[in-house]
Amino acid sequence: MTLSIQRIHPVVGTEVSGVSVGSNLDSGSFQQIYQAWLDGGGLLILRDQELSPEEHIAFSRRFGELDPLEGQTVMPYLLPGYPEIYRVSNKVKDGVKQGRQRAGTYWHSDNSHKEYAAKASLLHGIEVPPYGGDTLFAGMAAAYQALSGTMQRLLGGLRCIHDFEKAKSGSFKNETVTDRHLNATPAISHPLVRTHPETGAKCLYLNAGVVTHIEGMTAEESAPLLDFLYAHCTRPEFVYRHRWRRNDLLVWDNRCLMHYAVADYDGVGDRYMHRTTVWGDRPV
Ligand SMILES: O=C(O)CCC(=O)C(=O)O
Repeated sequence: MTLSIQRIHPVVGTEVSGVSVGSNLDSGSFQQIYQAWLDGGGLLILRDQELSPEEHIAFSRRFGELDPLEGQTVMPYLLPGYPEIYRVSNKVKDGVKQGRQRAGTYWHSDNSHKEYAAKASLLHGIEVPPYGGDTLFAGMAAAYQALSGTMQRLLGGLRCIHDFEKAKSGSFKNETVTDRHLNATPAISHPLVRTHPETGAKCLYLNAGVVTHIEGMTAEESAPLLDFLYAHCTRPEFVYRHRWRRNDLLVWDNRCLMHYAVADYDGVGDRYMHRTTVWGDRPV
């Protein structure tokens, strides 16, 4: 097999084939893949990855320490025996959900409600429907670059409040949001424009699921600016839409991307995925 690395989109996305990340990937190949991840806008699409949970976890650890998601609202969906793996699925077996249904159907960056928000997420498509169930990725560095200098300067001084409490009545309204989760992750302020710690790129940092307002403003005052920014970031020219194939492994960089899972496959087919989450730095 020959390692092949190809950009597939002007803003977000690099496809990698000819490599099995579950076997002993040598450090030279990993470095090439990692650099392509940073250079290619923060999304790797690794094709044909037949991975056991152990292999998925081991490969994920090459990106950094994992956040086991213990104690969080998604706890019922962790893979039994593997607290590092969160299952996303529409499957129900003997009345038991095999993963979180309709996860991530809004623009977000994983775990932005935490002080040390997620660096990367690695999602393995073990079963995918014949069509539908795509995942969209928005490039937040390109979106920032496209703003006027005046707007960039204005945003550079602002911070947003990320509060998981908001998810209770929104993105997590069908789940039991535990006090344990809320107490462990009180509302946190993060810069609206963050600097990517590895590429140095300035990126807008938003999450429609948990951002309640801009610090120092009321929710009403914040809304017009936030609405503008969500619409701006998700313009088609900044967005890559991934159509899944079985055994795709996607690695996305939460520091420079938002993503959105399209829940349009009810009755079309089974979708079953395993996700790991890599801890990140405190956004600055
Ligand atoms: O199911 C997907 O495509 C992505 C789900 C999601 O948003 C997430 O895991 O953060």
